[in-house]
Amino acid sequence: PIAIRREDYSAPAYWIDTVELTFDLDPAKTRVLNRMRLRRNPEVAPEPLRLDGDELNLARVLVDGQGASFRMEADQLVIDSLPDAFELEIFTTCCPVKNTKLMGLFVSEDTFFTQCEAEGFRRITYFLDRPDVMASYTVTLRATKAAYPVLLSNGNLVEHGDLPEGRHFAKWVDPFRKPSYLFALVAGKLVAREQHIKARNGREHLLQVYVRAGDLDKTEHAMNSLINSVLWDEARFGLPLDLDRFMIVATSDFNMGAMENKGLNIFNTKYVLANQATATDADYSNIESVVGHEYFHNWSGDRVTCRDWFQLSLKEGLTVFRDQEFSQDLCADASARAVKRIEDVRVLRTAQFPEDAGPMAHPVRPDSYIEISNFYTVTIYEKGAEVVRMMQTLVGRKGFERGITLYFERHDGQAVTCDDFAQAIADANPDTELARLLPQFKRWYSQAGTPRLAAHGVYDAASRSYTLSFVQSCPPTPGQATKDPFVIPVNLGLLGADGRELPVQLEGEAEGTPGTRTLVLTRAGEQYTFIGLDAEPVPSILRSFSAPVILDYAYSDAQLLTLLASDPDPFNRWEAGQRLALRAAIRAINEPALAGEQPLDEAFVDAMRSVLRHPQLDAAFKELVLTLPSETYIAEQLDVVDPQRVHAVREAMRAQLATALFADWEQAYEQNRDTGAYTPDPVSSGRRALAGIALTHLCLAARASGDNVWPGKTLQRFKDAGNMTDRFNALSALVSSGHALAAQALARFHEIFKNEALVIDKWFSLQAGAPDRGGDILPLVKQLMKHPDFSIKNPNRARSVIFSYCSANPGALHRPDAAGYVFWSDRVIELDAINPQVAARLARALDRWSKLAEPYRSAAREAIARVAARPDLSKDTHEVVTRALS
Ligand code: B3K
Ligand code: ZN
Repeated sequence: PIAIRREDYSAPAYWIDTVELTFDLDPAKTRVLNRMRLRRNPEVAPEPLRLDGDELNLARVLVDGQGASFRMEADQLVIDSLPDAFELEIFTTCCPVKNTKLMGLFVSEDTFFTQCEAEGFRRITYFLDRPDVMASYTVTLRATKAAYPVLLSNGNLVEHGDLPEGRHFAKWVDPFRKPSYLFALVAGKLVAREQHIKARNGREHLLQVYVRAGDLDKTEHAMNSLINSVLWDEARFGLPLDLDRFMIVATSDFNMGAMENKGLNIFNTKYVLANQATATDADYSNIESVVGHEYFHNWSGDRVTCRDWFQLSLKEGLTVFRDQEFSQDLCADASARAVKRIEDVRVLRTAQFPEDAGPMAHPVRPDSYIEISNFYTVTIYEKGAEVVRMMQTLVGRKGFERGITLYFERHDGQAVTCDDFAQAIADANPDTELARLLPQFKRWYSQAGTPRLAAHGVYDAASRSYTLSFVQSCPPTPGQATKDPFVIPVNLGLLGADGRELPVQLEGEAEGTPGTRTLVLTRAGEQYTFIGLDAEPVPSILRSFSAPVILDYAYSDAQLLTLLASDPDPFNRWEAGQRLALRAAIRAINEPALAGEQPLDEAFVDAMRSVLRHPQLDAAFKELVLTLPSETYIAEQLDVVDPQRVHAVREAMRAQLATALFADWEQAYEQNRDTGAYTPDPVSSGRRALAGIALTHLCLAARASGDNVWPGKTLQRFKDAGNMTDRFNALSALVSSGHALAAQALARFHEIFKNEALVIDKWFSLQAGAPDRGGDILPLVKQLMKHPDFSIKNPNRARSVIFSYCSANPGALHRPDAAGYVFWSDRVIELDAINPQVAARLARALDRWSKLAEPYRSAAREAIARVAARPDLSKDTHEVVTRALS
């Protein structure tokens, strides 16, 4: 496989102006007639026309109605000597029912779906399958009416009717030009929830959510999320819905979360279907984000798209930022907004920071790839969103909105680059740090790796001043040995030892006001002196996580306890607790003598008790503070990782919190157990989350004491629960404490929900992700794979068992006997033959193998080498494992 390089970009030799597609849909043999109008691009030197194709059967090629001579070069159809403008007709067939890759046209539960991003359209017809070729599409779908009563494609339905022999047709015209990756069709037996809405600008729209007949009662939340999305984008950024009809369709066989095809978003059922009996609060909140995300792509992605796939974060980073802002703006108060911010940062730090430190590290705008599907990463998405967020911090919220307006005015209908985006935000804000520092700021796009920011504070009593010094650095990443300094916005506040916020007054300033101010770091080393301070302050650095960096500051325990008790910035208040917990974990991991029962000191336990009993703090915030850093996050702080030890120490910490805070957990549970009639709002879901974590600790404490009272109550709660959140939290408390009652609860859960695929996914995933006790999880996982409900071909099901074990259960995967790695390599190889995208995702589970202690390190390497040695590997998996070994 060859690498594609960003610097090799050149404009296409031809443009495609119009595309007329006619499909005769048949699962075994679908015929596709593709009639296009093309013209030579006068701006590039003449070249043959090279159309991309993949697994197509070619029947006929006509140029201006005449049989044309063409040749095949690898997967490309090449035509020499063409006029400057011409009509090209291509007839092909394909076999959707055998399409297990779920790219291109495939069948899921007797319904046709497509997935074209990034390079799936070439599996439907020969095309210039690149995002800078934008065309107008007219699509005619023909199929048996009884089997495929609903026929959908992008845009507006302009004609439909019956055909002979029980067939019918529908003709769709998309009023907007688009790249091929945004094409979609759906055909099958579906029903829709419909809603007519009037936008703020008075325009009327039809919104539809299509699902299978039995699922209509689970579409209300997705529809409400869609309505909120339409209203929000218009209110916050002045971006209206530009279509008469906007459709969402759900499928249970999907490689990722959802896809933003113009006017016809296709979703994984996981991000559409919800009712209180089957979906948890987390599901409701994910649905809101993903529905928002795909809708917001209608502007950031569809109206303005990417010039080439290296610019992927142009649409993904921006759209994640937009969906994060949307979810925050829907919150009723600042505390709920902060909870959302903490959750987003937790994802960034547990998933993206390791990526940035591992063999797959790449810049937000990568320089090369072998398989673009491998670059739909947390770096492109989540770090990309942080880069956009820093721009907002540097120009202010209003300034950022001006920048967005300019960006869409300038580039509507175009395929552009990350540079174009940053330039528009800067140009709309000429008198800001962003505009002044733009070339340096853009290093966030070009340099990979997570910067480290070391801070050091010195108080001088004589001058009542406090000097904070910062030194930034960034470790080498593949292909980038050295890095230049980044622009780092640092939100800072100062607290007194009593926790009061102090005025922040820089040397040379007449006065200071208490609160947060933003320092903009640009050099490798930098110093700030604050004056008017009667005593040494406690610095609250990087409030709200104002930059995606690792902050090193040698806080004393006392300072962290002050921040945890009083920082008005909820992010740093939470962060102080995480730092204390991390410190205790690392101490226990490094000192064998401490690895035993009680890793936490009394001050930490008391601080957790104060949070748990705090009269003002929200339940959702308490739950975040009381959740210890994950094993993955703890492991990232270590140079050499013994995953068994990390697991043992974290479990010991949980057990200690369970026992030491027993009465406090009881109180928290009793106060929050009843949340009344179910609504998934932040306040009541926060209370359910706190009741859930309380129950888990009460069951863990029971495990230590041998008492059966709380496990019994938990089983009862499991049986009586009025919603899935409470029911699943109770089940999970029994499973994660390893209590004997877990078995009957699991059996009952399966019995109740055996016809609810998404709930059965939870049932599998809970078991495969449970804490390992003496190596019991791997045999269980193998057992689960033999369950009649298991199928490796369904991505959600494969993820619920195989990924829950390999990617989310380090204490169970990393076994001294290497059996976990052998299992992993077998599954990567098995999946690679079915679905390379899913296989390549799984392949990433051992990304961090080189940090492992022996014997894990050698055994993991051997397993990766075993996969890499396979001769018939997909490009996807090949790229991941060879990078892991290099
Ligand atoms: N743009 C799609 C992701 C497509 C992934 C292709 N392998 C979903 C999203 O980010 O909204
Ligand atoms: Zn997206």
